[in-house]
Amino acid sequence: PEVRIDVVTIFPDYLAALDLSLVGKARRAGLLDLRVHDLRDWTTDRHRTVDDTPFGGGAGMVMRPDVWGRALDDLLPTAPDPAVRLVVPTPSGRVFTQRGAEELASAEHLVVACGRYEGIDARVVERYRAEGHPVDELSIGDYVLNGGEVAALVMVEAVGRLLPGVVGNPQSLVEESHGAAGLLEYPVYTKPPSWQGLEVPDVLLSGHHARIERWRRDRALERTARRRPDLVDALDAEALDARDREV
Ligand code: 6GU
Repeated sequence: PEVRIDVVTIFPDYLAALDLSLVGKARRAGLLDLRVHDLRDWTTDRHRTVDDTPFGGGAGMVMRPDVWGRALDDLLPTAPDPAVRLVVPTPSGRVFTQRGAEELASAEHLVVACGRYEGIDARVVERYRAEGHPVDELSIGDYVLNGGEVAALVMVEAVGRLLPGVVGNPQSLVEESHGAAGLLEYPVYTKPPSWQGLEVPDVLLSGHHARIERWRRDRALERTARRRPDLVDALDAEALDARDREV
């Protein structure tokens, strides 16, 4: 079941990176139908205008609802479909998380509307929501970017790697950071065992599977408690065993 993602932007070249790596591979494998569109294709004036000054005054420019309306009317189904979601990257959105990526990966079709300037006229989201289309206004974190393009790259990569058949080893999906355990990843090492006087922890060379698992769990807990106490607070009561509580 191929997933379709349409990205609409005034900077289509920004999305060129999606030809590369894992997402590019998913596209070539026919698992992901990714199409990048230039918003200016839906303008009607000679200057291909997409923005105008904000009502009420203030700095910057706002993207026009009429141009976005024509674009989204072309890309979204006429009748709302719960499997087709409008995604609007914005620093004013809910924070995009691994759970959010999983949610988007379960859709059949995403239309990602990248705003620039001070944002898109608020009536655009209002209208598609009122019509019953699922709309997600999502931020990738608490900092400000110039537009939604980099956030769209982040979202497409986070979603793309979850599509069935994209990651070679399914274990690598369940074991990683922000996976089922809700913890950060433990530190990893490879050859050589000694490098510039720094040694790989002995336990990892021991071949003792149970001890290795316990060591990794302890390091993941320790790291999460130090770096992301908010993640420890959010763990389910059953997520920690008696041995975990000693760390
Ligand atoms: Cl989704 N857009 C912009 N412009 N800035 C952001 C963001 C999105 N997420 C964090 N900062």
